[in-house]
Amino acid sequence: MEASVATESLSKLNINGDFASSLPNLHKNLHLLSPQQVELAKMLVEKGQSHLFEHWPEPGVDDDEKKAFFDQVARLNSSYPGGLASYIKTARELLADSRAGKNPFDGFTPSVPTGENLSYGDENFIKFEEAGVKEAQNAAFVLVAGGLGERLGYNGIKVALPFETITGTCFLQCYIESVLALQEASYRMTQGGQKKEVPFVIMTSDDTHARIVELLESNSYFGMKPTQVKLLKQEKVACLEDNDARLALDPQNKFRVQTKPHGHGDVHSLLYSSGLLYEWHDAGLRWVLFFQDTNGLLFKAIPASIGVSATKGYHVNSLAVPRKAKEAIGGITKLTHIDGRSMVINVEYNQLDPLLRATGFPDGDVNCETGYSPFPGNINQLILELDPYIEELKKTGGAIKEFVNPKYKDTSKTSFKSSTRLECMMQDYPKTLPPSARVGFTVMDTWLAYAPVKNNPEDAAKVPKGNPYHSATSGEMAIYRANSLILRKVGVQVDNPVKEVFNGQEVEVWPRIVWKPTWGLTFADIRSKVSGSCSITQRSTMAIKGRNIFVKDLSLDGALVIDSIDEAEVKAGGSVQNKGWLLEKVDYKDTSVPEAIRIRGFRFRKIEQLEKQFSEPGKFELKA
Ligand code: UGB
Repeated sequence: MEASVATESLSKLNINGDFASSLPNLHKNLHLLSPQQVELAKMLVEKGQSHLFEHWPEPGVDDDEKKAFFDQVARLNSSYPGGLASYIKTARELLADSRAGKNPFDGFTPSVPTGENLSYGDENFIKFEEAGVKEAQNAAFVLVAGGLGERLGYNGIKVALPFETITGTCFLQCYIESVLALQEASYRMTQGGQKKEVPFVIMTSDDTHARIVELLESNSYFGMKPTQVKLLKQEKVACLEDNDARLALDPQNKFRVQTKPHGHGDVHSLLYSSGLLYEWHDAGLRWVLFFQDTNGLLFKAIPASIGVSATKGYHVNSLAVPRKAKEAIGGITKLTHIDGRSMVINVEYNQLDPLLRATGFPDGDVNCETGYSPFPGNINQLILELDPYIEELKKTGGAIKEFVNPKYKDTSKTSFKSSTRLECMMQDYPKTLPPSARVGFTVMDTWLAYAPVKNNPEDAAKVPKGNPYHSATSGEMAIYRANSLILRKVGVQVDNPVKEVFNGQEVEVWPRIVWKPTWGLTFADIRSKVSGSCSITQRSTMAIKGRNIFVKDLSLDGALVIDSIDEAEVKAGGSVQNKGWLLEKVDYKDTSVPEAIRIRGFRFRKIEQLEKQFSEPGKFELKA
């Protein structure tokens, strides 16, 4: 570094008049730094972060580490709107509020909002599904998959987990195939129009990025064009070690700031800064759909919910399900301020109970006479109308109101058990919207719309009776229940489930039925594929892997797998009876079984099945 720049830097840093004595370790090393790094050092010192340099050794020792420290600081600074100075300022304010026990909802009274309640398969539902499929080609899909899934404790990435183990299809494949099926169905419905490729964005993080890229590349993007998929990586944010928002050093490396995830709220600023929103606007898109990483039922609810957005003109539409009190999903709540303002917003599960208790509901978060919380449960699937979304982000840059959740050592609230950080949630987007914004929500049956895989077997087994497990066991069983119930709705006689315990969780075991999204995306699709008198026994397994498979007068007692190309039209019927596939229990502690299997507590033992493949175009009959 040139001497004059170093001298200038020194004088800039000499903010207390006695810099050399107050920050001797930084002072001695300044000549190692570039002018930009010196600016960052100055900012850190001004913002009360001198402790970061206290341990710095003499020049010549760990110089590369010192430079790398500033490379990291530069990244933290540029990836946060307003830079680190703004992060530290907000952190101080939020930490002071938290210490003072300030209620984030001060002045607001909660009440139960009204939204659209849908019932699967009725006239209204069919109408919304039709409208939704039509609109789907004007949508972009955004999967937030930057989370580590600490509650699940799975060693791989969550989107690589099979959402069902009959075919072993993973969540990411399920999502991509569903988007492609929706794109195709939308195009068919509005024939004559231009065939559009629906954009698919995945928000990743350092914890998931490389493994998501590998999963996509080693599976040829599950049939999607690679150019249709965009990955946006969120950066972590600096950890805070005390109420003064002093940045925490990484316990593993004292030349790094410790960092942690900032939360799924980052998706808005990333979308905005990527320029994608404008690209989509120019391409005539109208909707942006956000969804989470492990809900295998999701796409059964998507067509109808897009239909609700389009029909009702919602700028924001949150998908919701009936919520059990204290269930770990946020509650959709109407908040009315004493000054008259009101908003419909998610109140996170850890905040709902204290908010209710503080506002005249002494029992807090409890079920009402229906057996459910009166507040619909947020499943964090949001549909935003693109143009109003862009208008809002022009003002905010996509910054979402943050919160801090320090775990204090004691009631004096002067020190933390471990470092904390600012976080933000994507569903807090409506918090900054003007009162004129049309914010609504759509409630669907849980069995149809929501079966996340979030809890490890041990924690799931401890969930209070009657509350959902949200585990790999319940997630997979929910797919079979939903498919069984859907087939019942179109007239198939499906046997009742039996109850069984896997990994300490009692679940309903329905016939194990799966199909590809191209076979049955909507109620109307499925109704058109099934006819006559069909029945399926409880011990049965069925996989339908082909668009044009028509099930007529089928009686299934065993296992049936049909696989066909789009150009093959297959009529499947008759009586299929064989020894089938047995569900065999496995213990999650049995490490001889792959982790992705043992966390569900069961696996299939394939004894006997009827398996048919149709790989040539034409009309075929499968008559057992
Ligand atoms: N995620 C990211 O992409 N980046 C991050 O930094 C963090 C997460 P969790 P949780 O539907 O059941 C949410 O951790 O705590 C992704 C809602 O806030 O599973 O269960 C991550 O990969 C809550 O209101 O969230 O809570 C995953 O895809 C309720 O709706 C997603 O964000 C609840 O989910 C969610 O991360 C629910």
